[in-house]
Amino acid sequence: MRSNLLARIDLRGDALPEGGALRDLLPRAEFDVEAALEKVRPICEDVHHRGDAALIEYAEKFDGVKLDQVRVPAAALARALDQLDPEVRAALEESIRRARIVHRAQRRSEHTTQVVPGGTVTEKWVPVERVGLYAPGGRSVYPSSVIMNVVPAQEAGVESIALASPAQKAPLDSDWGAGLPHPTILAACALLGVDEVYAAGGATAVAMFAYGTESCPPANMVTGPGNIWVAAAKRYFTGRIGIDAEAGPTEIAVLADATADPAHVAADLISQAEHDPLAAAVLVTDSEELAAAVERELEPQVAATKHVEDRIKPALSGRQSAIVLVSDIEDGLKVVNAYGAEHLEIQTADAAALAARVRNAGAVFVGPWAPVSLGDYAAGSNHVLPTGGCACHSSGLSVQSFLRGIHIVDYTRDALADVTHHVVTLAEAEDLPAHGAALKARFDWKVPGQ
Ligand code: HSO
Ligand code: ZN
Repeated sequence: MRSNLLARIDLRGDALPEGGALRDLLPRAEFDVEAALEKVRPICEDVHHRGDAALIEYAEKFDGVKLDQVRVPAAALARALDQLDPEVRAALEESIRRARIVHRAQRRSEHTTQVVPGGTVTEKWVPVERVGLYAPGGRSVYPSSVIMNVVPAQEAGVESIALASPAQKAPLDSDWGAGLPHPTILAACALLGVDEVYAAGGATAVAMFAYGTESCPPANMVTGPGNIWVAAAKRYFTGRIGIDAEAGPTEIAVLADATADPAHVAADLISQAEHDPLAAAVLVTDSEELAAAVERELEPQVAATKHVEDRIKPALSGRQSAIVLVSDIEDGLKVVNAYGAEHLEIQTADAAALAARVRNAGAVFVGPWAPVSLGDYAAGSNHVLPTGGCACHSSGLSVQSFLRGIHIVDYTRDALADVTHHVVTLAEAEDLPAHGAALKARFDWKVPGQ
């Protein structure tokens, strides 16, 4: 019996279309950031003009919490770490340790290139001075995302790191007062050595970092996942501050052949569907048998898990999810490259060889022992990855995201003299004679032939 969870898209038969035409045949969630932007603009401007008072008012309106202050006191961070379940603490520490190994290796060193004798260009990497990180606090309380944002910023050498997360409404236990972000988020901050934390949510948190308020100095860059309001606020401030990406709903694509284990494929599809009703789960396969076996696996596995009705069923049956049938794995590779998934698993006989040919994906998970959940928590890789097809032009969060490359140009008199005629010629060709004159002024120099 066919599952009614995942629709099928059959691309067998005719030759596959190329590029954009192929992409149009593939499923994708609708995520209209532009519409959200209209609602977010006045909120951001209100935070601009009224600072902390606006943040406190919005916390009451959106999160239902009365805040005494926006900045989280140091004692609350210490208490959150104290109360953290030792098993969760050990798992977070291992996740941090692995992420550090990978991100430390991403550091770049300064490099000087001699262009001509006496002429060098040095590329120097300078960390962004102050970064504001956002950690959601509603449906998605993810201390793992705190790690994935903080570790690359720290390894890049960012000196000032602040984090914002919405205040929680009711006391979560007898000892934890309202008005503070989730204790596990605070504990993760404490483990990472981040002591500047604010209770602010969604677009208001992004505005707080972009403009600064009485209690929070402005930041040069804002990163971190969030809902559509966070994405809209990031778009609003693009150009004024740096952002990582407008994260959309999570996506998993699995490229699998008949050798894949259908129980594992189904489990992995469900794992990302668990995030959000708009999450995308896409299986691309050349095996009708595997497709049918995965469909059979889905029903009981979905029934046995937790967030069935509110997230998993709508995610799997939404227009963004499907089983895509292809004639062979070569076509499957074209499909996944056109799709550009946030996460791509390759579960085929020759997984490593195929993975080497993937051009568009946020991260690639090779073979049966590298499920996406491993990458979400403890592979060492980063889980802040491009969604919505942005993997075709962007990368996930890394040390590089927090660095700026600055060229340092150093030429001697002779090296400059040597190239002056070319500069003057190009300046004349662009009708910018003063550009050429800036060089000529340094020498008793005439344009040859004049
Ligand atoms: N898969 C999510 C990240 C995450 N998973 C956080 C669990 N916690 C987006 O890459
Ligand atoms: Zn996840």
